[in-house]
Amino acid sequence: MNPFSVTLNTETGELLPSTAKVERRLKDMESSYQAKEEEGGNPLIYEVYIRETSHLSLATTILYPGTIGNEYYMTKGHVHIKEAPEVYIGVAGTGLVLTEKQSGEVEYMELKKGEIVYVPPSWAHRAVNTGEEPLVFLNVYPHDAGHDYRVTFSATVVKEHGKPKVKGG
Ligand code: S6P
Ligand code: ZN
Repeated sequence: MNPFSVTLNTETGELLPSTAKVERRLKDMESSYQAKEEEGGNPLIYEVYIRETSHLSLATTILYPGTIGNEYYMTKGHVHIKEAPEVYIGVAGTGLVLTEKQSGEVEYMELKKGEIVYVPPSWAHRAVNTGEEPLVFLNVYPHDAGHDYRVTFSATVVKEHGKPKVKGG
């Protein structure tokens, strides 16, 4: 393939031109939250713009602000099927990257503009928006990493007295 460039809109998180776009609403990830579905609501939790290549994939996620019960909006989260690492580059908003090994080890790191988080292979990862604005970040990962969504996270991020608190793990 030839070199190319894409444009990241640092305000909206759009990555164009992209090769795929994913939208996840509450009903696509109800089991991720402890609280049951809110009555009549199926809010948009996040959108992902993906630029696939045959080597590295580039993807931006726009994770909206909000809570389900007392848990902040978060991505579904997964572990890569292959021994593939991943980089998170914070673009806008504030939040956390929660990482967890299936042996139960938990680490979490702040994510905001200018923060870069490195996730080694075998660590499950998810992002959590603890702010009032959309959390926008760019991920770079091997195109054939594969995504296993059957992971369970023992740590959760809740809003307590108006502030984020990581529980469990
Ligand atoms: C892909 C990378 C991200 C996520 C995105 C949505 O390896 O980790 O681009 O796909 O943040 O999260 P999820 O857990 O729904 O794929
Ligand atoms: Zn990943």
